[in-house]
Parts: sequence; C-alpha cells; structure tokens
Amino acid sequence: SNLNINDVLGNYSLTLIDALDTLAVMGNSSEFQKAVKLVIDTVSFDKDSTVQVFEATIRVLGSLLSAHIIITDTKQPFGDMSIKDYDNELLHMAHDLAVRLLPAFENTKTGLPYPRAYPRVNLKKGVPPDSHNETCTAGAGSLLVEFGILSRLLGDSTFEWVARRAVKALWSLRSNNTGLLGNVVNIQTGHWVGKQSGLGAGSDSFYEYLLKSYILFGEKEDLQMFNDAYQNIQNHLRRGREACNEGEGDPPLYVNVNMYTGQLMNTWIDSLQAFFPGLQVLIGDVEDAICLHAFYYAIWKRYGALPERYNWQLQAPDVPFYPLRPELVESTYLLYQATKNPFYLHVGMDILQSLEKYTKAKCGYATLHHVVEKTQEDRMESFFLSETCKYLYLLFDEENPVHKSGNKFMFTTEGHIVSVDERFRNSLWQDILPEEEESAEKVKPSELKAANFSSNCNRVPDERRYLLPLKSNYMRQIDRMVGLI
Ligand code: DMJ
Repeated sequence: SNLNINDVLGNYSLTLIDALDTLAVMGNSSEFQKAVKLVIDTVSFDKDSTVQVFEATIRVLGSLLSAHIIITDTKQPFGDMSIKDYDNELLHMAHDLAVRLLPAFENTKTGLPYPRAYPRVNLKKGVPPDSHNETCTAGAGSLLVEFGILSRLLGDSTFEWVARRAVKALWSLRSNNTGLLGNVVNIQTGHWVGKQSGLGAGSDSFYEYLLKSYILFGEKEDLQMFNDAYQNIQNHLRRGREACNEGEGDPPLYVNVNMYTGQLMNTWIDSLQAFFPGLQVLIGDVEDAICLHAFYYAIWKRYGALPERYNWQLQAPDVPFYPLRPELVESTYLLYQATKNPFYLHVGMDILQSLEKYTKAKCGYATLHHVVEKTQEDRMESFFLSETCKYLYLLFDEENPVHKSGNKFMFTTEGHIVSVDERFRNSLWQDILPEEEESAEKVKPSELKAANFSSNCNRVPDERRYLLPLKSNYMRQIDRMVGLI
C-alpha cells in the first residue's frame, strides 16, 4: 500500500536492471554477462504493476538501452561485454516497456503525459481510471533522451515524438514575464498548480535533458531552449555576489522563486539541486559551478550526508532524510574532470568515508532516516548502484576507459552511460514528418567538441589547479553560513 515505494519498485527487478552498466564501467564482464542473462531470462513487463512514467523511463528503459548499446558496440572499450547468442533482447524489452508507457501520452489535452506521482500507468492496463491530472515538470519533460535513443535505434519516430511534444508543451507554458517554469502543471488545462521555480525536485532533470538531448541528438532547438532557460535561471534564481571567486557579498546560491514574479518562495534548497554544478560544467560555466558545489559540500561536512531539504536561513535541515542520493558525487566527479584539482578527490574521499561510516548495513547501504541522528531505514534506492557508486568509482579510476575515449560518453540523468555517436544523429523519419516537426539544424559530435573549447567554456586557469578551487576566505564564509564554524 505504500505508493511512494511501490510505484518506483515496479515489481520488475529494478535494482538488478538499474545496475547493469555500472558493472560494465567497472570492467566486471562476468558479472555484467550474468546480470544481463538474468534480466533476459527472468524480467517481464507484462504485469499488473502500476509505475511512475518518469522513474520507469530513467531507471529501467535507460539502463536497458545503455546495456544494449554496450553489448552491440563492437568498439566499446570496457572489455568483453558480449552476450552469447544475443538477439537484441534488451532492445526488445526496452521497446515493450516503452509501448506500455505510451498510454500516459494519450488523452491529454496539452500533450503532457500522465505523470510521475499521480496518476501512474499500469503496465498491463494503461492509465488507471482514478488518475489525477497533475505532473511535475521534470517528470513530464525529461523523457527525451531515453525515448529519443529508442526511436533512433528502432527507426520509429513515435517515442521521440511524444517526448518532444511534452518538452515543447512545457516550454510554451513558461511565464511571459520571467521566462520561468513552475514545478507542477495540470496536463489537461496547462495551468500551473505549483508555481515554484527552482532547480531541485520536480524541475531538475528538465533542464538537464534540454542540454543532454542537444549533446546526443544535435538538434539546435534543444540548445536554444537550454540557453534561454539558463539565462532566466541566472536572472531570477541566482542570489549572492556576481562572481564566485571575486568581490563582495554572499556566496552564490540558487533559490526557489515564484515563476511569475521571481520573488522568493521559501528559504530551503534541496539535495537534488546539487546536480546543477555538474550541468554547469557541461555548459562550460565551471567557475560558478565551483561555488554552488562548495556550498553543498559544506552541508555534507556538517552532517556526513545531505538532508533532503536544508534551510539556509535557519541553518538546519527542513527534511532530514538522505536516501543515498548521487547528486553531490556526480558534480564532484564532473568538476574533477573539468579542473583536475585534487581538492575534488578529497571531497570524494570524504563522501566515501561518511557513506561507509553511517550508511553501511549488513546487506547493503541504507537510507539515512535522519542525518543528525544517523538512524537508518531498510531501503537502498537503485540509483545508489547506478549513480552514486558509479560516479565515486569513476572519480578515483583515472585510467577508466570512459576517460580515455575523448568525450565519447554522456551520462543520462540516472547515470547510464551512452555513447555520443553519429548514429543518434540520424532520424530515419525526417522525410516523413511534417515541416514543423523537423529540426532544420543539426550539429555533428565533432562540432560539439569544437564548441566546448571556444568562448563558452570558462576554464579554470592552470596555475589555480593545485590551490583550493575557491579562495579560502570564501570557503570559510560558506562554512560559517552552514554553521560549521
Ligand atoms: C535519480 O533517479 C535521478 O538522478 C533523477 O534525475 C533524480 N533523482 C534521482 C537520484 O537522486
């Protein structure tokens, strides 16, 4: 009866599936092959199970696609990940699951799918009759990477089309005044039910997937949307001094505001928002990423974990649990890749040690029920293996093939690895779509690389590589703000 748990678990071996490509990244071919076979032999989506569209997409669909790509890519660098007599079973499973999720996109007046929380989609019976009509922005608007890959692998536009329609529907609902989006919307009326605009829960991966869709598919309209969104975020959500590492004032922080007025709505930030510095690294805003990351790291140092919500005014957790989330590790890893500053290795070590100390349990790693009391819950989210462990492993594994391949890989929002490959630039259905559905302009992966090294990339100077990434007075200022000193 616990919807929060069951809608995610789905009764389809979630953790086994979500962890597949982690085994490949760790170079463990025998366990990868064993796990893939188990999935093929034992998992079925033909069940009376009601799931959240977003969670099923990022955790299950994304992992199946990632493992399929690894198995079938003869040039992948992870060692022998071949599966004997493999007949595209994982791709067929991904297809089967996606077809079962499609009812979520039907009978909605805006094109926004039935959502993440209520209602859900029953894998066997479609959208339950008691369905509500509200979705969060991230749940409806971050399906494009997985659905787009599936479409392009199958040569069937359906999946990308519905996911793209949802992104465009959300985009068209942004405020005329601020350009911001809220966090909860009615899929029939298009009215914003949640007017909070922020970077954390309910919004996070919407922004992430605008950029990652562009990186993968090269559609310039995705980059255009991301750039506009990023600018609006800077204009309305960012508080504090202008430059991270210079000048006077509070450290930069991204707050939750009313989407129509830009006025502050509350004084908490959430643990999910810690992904944002990683996204800033991808767009080349490394300096600003350093500051926000430092703020979250200070909170981690205080509690040995990140509370789900931290109130920066009260200097205390508003919501005190920590379900082994990956976002801070993810940003730490990406910042290390961008700067090679050993500071981030220390951060990673610190995180690793607290995980060992406070969350390690008899049969795995446990959710912290309360970050102050360090009480544990009998729950290990599947993203602990697909993201938290993967990013930690990659942070320290300098020689990993992922790092030797010249930016060939991208991570989905669930940490699944996909190759940035020419074949995802081709949509075989281009000729059959009406004009407005076509994206006129595309870029090649090679052009992307060039853009990375041009003026949009604010690189950290080499001479600062071995110093603290942030001047020590600014570090102390942040430590004071979270009550560390
Ligand atoms: C993951 O499932 C994904 O990273 C998602 O985008 C947001 N939250 C969880 C982990 O915290």
